[in-house]
Amino acid sequence: MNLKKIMADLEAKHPGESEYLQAVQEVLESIEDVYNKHPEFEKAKIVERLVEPDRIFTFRVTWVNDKGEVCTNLGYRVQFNAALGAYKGGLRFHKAVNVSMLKFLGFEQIFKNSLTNLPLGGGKGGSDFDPVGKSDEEIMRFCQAFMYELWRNIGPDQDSPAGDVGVGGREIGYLYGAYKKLAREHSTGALTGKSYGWGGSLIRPEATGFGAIYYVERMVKEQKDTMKGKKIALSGFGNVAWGAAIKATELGAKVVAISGPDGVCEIKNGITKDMIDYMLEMRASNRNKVEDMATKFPKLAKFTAGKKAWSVKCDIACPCAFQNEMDEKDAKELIKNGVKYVAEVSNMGCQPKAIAAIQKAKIPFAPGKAVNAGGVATSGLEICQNAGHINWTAEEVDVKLHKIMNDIYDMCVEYGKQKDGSINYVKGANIAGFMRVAKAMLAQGII
Ligand code: 2IT
Repeated sequence: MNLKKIMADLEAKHPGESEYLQAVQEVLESIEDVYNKHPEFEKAKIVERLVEPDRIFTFRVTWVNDKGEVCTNLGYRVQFNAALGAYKGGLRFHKAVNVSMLKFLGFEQIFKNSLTNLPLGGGKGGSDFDPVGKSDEEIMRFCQAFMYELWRNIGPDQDSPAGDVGVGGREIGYLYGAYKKLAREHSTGALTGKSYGWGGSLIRPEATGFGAIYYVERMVKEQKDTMKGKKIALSGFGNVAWGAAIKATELGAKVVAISGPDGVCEIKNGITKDMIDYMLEMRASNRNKVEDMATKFPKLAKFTAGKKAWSVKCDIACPCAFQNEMDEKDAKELIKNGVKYVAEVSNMGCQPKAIAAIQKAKIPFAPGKAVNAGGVATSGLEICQNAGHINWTAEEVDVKLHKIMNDIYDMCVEYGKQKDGSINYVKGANIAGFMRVAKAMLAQGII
């Protein structure tokens, strides 16, 4: 593989798609050595094929707001790679959504889904619709208008979207209702993250956060250390941070920070159950303000405007919000404050220079595509239950999720073990995820 040439060609072909190019660069750098040991990959031009999505749908979404005004947004679905199964990946509703963002997310999703060892291809979609400040009715009308276009291109054996930033259980409900009406069939596996009772899986809401903490627990154990009493800083306060806060607290760690676009809440004595429950209300309010936690619990949480979670002293840092949310300066501040582990829970949550600084300081660092794979893995388990017309208990799902996360961790160690005995989790995740996809592409011929 000629990495420089591949990247130069991609930059020329897709100018300005910075997140997508960043994600591709990171994966290709990691797999280069292994790839070059497989001339059959080079012959079949696996990398050149893998970096381009199979197809991208772009569509207009027109809806009416509460004032009766006609609004138009853009909708997208990137069907990236189906070597391992039907396309699978979330929908993101956020004002900054564009093709570059969804291509980066779709590209990451291929390897993440591969790591779960389930039959899931990679895809992603969403819209530049901004849920902040929208009413429930506006959200419903937008979801319906989005589905007018998307419904033909999804289905349990074709492409199965789920939630992501700005899309949770409520949105999936409205999307599924519209899908069912248009498709005239109850194909529950066409969307995951549904509510329990009409096709949803228990533990799916918690799964990304639970899975992340299961992975972090293994990283901690690897160093002969314990989760007990560890201070954890989480960024964001959405579904992912919520699940992580529950599991971290259950394992005896203390969540000492959550954050939002407006600033950070420091929680000196660790987050309480009432505060964790309140995170759900904060998300449902569509206000997008973490300050609301300090207003509700003034004795327990201290809000500082304009600061990130990484300004709070912690042992474990877990970005749970958005791509590139941790920069080099943040990483250096964490290192100075004695951070012992950094695990990305958001997709590509750390900038390359932040990762380099953390790795240089010999602090274990794990990438989002491994750490957050429990979410999509449990979506895969939801599809299994839908196909079999059955519901598993919370315990049954949790046991399977835990096993999948342990297997992912073991694969990252197997492929990421370095000569000096340290573990490069980034390399491990990228190589392990890539190998399964590459072998499937090879076996399926030049298509
Ligand atoms: O980034 C992700 O893996 C997700 N947003 C979940 C995708 C899914 O299909 O459950």
